[in-house]
Amino acid sequence: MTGRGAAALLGIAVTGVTIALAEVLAALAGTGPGPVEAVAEAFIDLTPGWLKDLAIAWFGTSDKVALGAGIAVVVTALATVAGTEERRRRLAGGALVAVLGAVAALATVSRPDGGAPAVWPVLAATVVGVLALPALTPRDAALTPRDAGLAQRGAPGRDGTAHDGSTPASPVGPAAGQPVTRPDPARRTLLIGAGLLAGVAVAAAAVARSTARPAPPAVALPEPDVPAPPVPAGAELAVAGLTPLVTPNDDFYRIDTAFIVPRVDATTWQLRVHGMVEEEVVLTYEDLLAESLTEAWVTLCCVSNEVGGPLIGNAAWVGVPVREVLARARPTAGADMVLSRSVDGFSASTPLEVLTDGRDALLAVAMNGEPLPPEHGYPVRLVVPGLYGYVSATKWVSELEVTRFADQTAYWTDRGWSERGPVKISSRIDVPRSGASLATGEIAVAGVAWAQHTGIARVEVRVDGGAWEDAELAGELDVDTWRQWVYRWRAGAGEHLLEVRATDQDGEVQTGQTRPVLPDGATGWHGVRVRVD
Ligand SMILES: Nc1nc2c(c(=O)[nH]1)N[C@H]1C(S)=C(S)[C@@H](COP(=O)(O)O)O[C@H]1N2
Ligand SMILES: [Mo]
Repeated sequence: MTGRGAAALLGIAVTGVTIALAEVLAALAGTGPGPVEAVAEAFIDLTPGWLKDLAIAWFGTSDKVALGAGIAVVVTALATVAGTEERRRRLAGGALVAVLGAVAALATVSRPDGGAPAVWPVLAATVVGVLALPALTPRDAALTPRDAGLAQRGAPGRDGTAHDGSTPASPVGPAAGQPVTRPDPARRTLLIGAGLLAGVAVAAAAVARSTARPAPPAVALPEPDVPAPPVPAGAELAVAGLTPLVTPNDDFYRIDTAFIVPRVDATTWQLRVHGMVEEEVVLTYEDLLAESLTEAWVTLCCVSNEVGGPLIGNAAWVGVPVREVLARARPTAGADMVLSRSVDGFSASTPLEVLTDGRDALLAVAMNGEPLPPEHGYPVRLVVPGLYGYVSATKWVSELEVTRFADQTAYWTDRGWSERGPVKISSRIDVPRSGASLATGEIAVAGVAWAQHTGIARVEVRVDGGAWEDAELAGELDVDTWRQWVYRWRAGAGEHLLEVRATDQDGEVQTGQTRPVLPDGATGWHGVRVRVD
């Protein structure tokens, strides 16, 4: 291996060990997030809306894996530079490691679950890394007795000038053939190997932790006092490839800013209801479970869902109606918004009106008969029919502040998204898939349509821009959920474009005008192109 390659590897190794050490110290201390999580989440918070959209468009719900890989690539590149620079100039690489440590420290301090007490593991590990890199980098200054003779015969000094006045070394290191000091090669190889392993382990652990689907916690939940009505016969159509009416928890889309799923201890969890209220209310998980529990079918949808996109799912949620908790706190005159906050610093601004108008806005504890899965907000989350998740569906919720839109803003509204986020009427073709090759004859074109809290009244399909024709609607599960539909199409040979549009129970027809997801949800008709032979 060339001296430069070894220096690069040493940089990666020392950086890897430093990060691993910080992660281990943070895990042992339990004072907050590890540096990788803190940097990832700070990055997510600083990401502008358009980039978040791009990330979701490119990577879908694997955006966290992509971010982890991105961080690994950037850190590895910087570590390489640190190693090679240290070889050129004493402490240059160490300084770069210090900068990396400072960035991680800043990110840690800025995290809602971090702060000053969480920063010392990063600082301690950074000190080790900053000292280790120069110490392990071979140079004339650190001559072993065996090498001393060579150095005296004209190796470059650490400032690049030879002691005997001969040609200085190239700025990228001693030229080939020039004598270089080498600490015990075996020991160095061992160190580099160990460091690389540590780096790989850290990267693997970070990716595993960010993508793991932890098992739902084993808590026994009481039966809901008001169970959701059973799925009516006819609400679910038997068409192959059609999205199931109820989305299994494991298949439910996940969107949040958490790089690592927050682990919340239900036994110490509290919900604080405060702000413009007559009486502050604090509820524990036990308090909540002792309340009258309602179960409701609600289809949750992300504002970042593109026309025809997958960021939507339907579940039966069990929880305490938010209006009951608010009634106890008694909002004062002038309040028009509830700012919900989560343990991980996310927030959502929901109109007070929507939370108190009688709809099934829930402080949910269960999803499809199971305690909330950790990635969907365990122990408690908000679910509000009719609003996009970013203004309503706070997971790992810990606080409801009654306030005014004029006084406060929320996580995504601070990043250019609309203050209000009612779900837009929409529809999607699930089968046939775009690009499918089909045989002539009758083809079932089927999908889902939604207009949460208003309900779907009609779905129409058109072929090749022709007249709109009524699709057959499945039975309605609830006005708060999506509705399946099917159109039996007698297909002729050729290339065809199938499009769908829905009409809600107020008579509003889904617009064909194409709009992007920013700032308040995409519009336009979903179309698929197929070939029939
Ligand atoms: N704590 C927290 N809650 C959150 C978010 C978040 O980033 N953090 N994202 C919201 C958004 S944008 C959506 S669409 C829904 C998604 O909920 P799900 O992941 O259970 O599908 O959660 C909402 N609740
Ligand atoms: Mo969302």
